[in-house]
Amino acid sequence: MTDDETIVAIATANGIGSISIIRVSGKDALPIALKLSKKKDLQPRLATLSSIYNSKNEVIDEALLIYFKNPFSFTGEDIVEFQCHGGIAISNIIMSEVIKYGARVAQPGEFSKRAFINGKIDLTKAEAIAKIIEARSEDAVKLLARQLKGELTDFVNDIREDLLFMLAYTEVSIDYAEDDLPDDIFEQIENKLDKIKIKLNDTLNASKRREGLIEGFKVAIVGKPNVGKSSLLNKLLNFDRAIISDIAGTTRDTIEESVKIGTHIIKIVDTAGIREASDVIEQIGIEKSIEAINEADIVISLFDNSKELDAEDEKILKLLKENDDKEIIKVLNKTDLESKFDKTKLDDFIELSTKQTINPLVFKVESLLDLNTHSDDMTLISTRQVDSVEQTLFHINESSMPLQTGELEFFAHHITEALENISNITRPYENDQMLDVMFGSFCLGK
Ligand SMILES: Nc1nc2c(ncn2[C@@H]2O[C@H](COP(=O)(O)OP(=O)(O)OP(=O)(O)O)[C@@H](O)[C@H]2O)c(=O)[nH]1
Ligand SMILES: [Mg+2]
Repeated sequence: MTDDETIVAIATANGIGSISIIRVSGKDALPIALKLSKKKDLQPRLATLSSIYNSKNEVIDEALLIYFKNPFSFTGEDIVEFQCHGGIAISNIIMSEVIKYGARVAQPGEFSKRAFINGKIDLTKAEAIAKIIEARSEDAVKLLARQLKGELTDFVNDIREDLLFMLAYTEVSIDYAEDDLPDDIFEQIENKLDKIKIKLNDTLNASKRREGLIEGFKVAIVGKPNVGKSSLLNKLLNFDRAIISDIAGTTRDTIEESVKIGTHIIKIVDTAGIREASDVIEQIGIEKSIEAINEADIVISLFDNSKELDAEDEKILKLLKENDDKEIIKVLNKTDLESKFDKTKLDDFIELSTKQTINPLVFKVESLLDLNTHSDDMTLISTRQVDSVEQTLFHINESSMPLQTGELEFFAHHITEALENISNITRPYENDQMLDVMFGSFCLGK
């Protein structure tokens, strides 16, 4: 397969809608469109209404045709878009006619890959496009739109410029007498390096905090049996999803559902009550509860106001201490009943009754999610980007010792590595395989 082949794909979702868009990109896009429409020419960027004919000269639909002349198109090649009547059959017929005239079906992500190869978009933009299509919440869309606008590209370019400056001065001092250089040049370099380190560390931390933003943050509800975990889940969902009963050990398996809190879509997990298991199945359920804590961004830990704090509660508190890297919200439930619980063991907690209102908890969860979401810090959106930033930071850290001891060749080596790694975020050096993997994860027609 060569890149001078003309490709075609249905760009709209596979289903019935008012219109479907079939996109053709490559050098034959215009000749193919002219054959299908029997037009002599198409004016770039002008929507032209035309009958569409198949190769047997039969009219198959009426469609709007838009021609984007290269390089002013998404891929940088000639593109023709057919906006035909929505429907699976008609879009497929037009696509197969396009193929009869010499185009081939595009691979997933191939339009974006061509856009990248032709310099129309960099990798940060390509990744943002792929993710914005799948984004499920307003916050995720906003975050991805920032990357689409080029925020990460600018961030990378600033760091690249600084590193190039250091490299240039280092090469000069290796090759020539130091007399011509400013006296404080190494001080300047150290200052710049310190600033870059802070920027990269802040970015990694912000990205970690917001990891769940695109996929949905995970919130686990845990506690010993019968404290009201499933009652809380049902109340959050506003319908009776889980079975509730006063028999301890009612929930045997984890239950996962999506729910909207404020502007956030979260995955909420109800778990089996944690205690000494009475059978093998319960034991498996409890192990899954502990796994849910490990995977959660926020853990809601429930306690029963109407019972005395016991060894099972103590065990939960110990488990929470072992997971203090997470956001933990302790909730004392059943406040409609007489209190027997020793509240001094909980320090910070929210009191409520799932029989009444859970609003105080909802507000708390929302404010934690807001805190993790609404920030001006640069956020990375893929493990590929995170790996590159970590590698850049590693080499910058490694460069400080040789800079201090005056081993400038070593210093230059690490700065070159850092430069290569940070550049990989937007435009990697030769790495076809990586590109195939990345664009292969796109949806068809993009
Ligand atoms: N009075 C009162 N009862 C409640 C409250 N919340 C839950 N309950 C009751 O407590 C019992 C246990 O509730 P569940 O939601 O099934 O408890 P759970 O934590 O999911 O229990 P397991 O699934 O067994 O681990 C049920 O009888 C609920 O009706 C509350 O705020 N007040
Ligand atoms: Mg339950």
